[in-house]
Amino acid sequence: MEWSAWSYRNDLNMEHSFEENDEASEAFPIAYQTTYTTVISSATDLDWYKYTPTSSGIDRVTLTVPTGKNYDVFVFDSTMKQIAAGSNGTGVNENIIFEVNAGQVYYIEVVGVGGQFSTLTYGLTVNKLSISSTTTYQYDSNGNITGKTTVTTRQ
Ligand SMILES: [Ca+2]
Ligand SMILES: [Ca+2]
Repeated sequence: MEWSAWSYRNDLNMEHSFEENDEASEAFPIAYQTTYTTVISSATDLDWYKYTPTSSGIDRVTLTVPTGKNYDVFVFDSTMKQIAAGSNGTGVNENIIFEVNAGQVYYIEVVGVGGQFSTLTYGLTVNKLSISSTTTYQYDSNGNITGKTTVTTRQ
């Protein structure tokens, strides 16, 4: 067997990598802290995503929009009730927070306002907006506390 040189493709078309996802029933499953980059490819293209939080709390959805475009983002609970909306104006990224319950499915819809679309990509990210702190105590050889360290983490 011969090894050939590595080759790279520059023409990979990732534009439709999460399609078909034009309806909630076709929503593409996403994970926290991952940016999903794709396009609204036509005036009728809708992009649906879904995820299931493993812990209750406050989540944040960020949508970076193509220059000069107005895309909005909506969040729905498992009963398809809208619980959050990001509807900033043209060229402005969306950034919304909402309360989630563990084990429930949440749906996210990305739309081009008034049928806007672009060959330029948008980026969608979901993060947990939680703050946790851990305090560690230091002891001397007699077991007395000599100090403490508190580390606060915002995810
Ligand atoms: Ca779509
Ligand atoms: Ca918008």
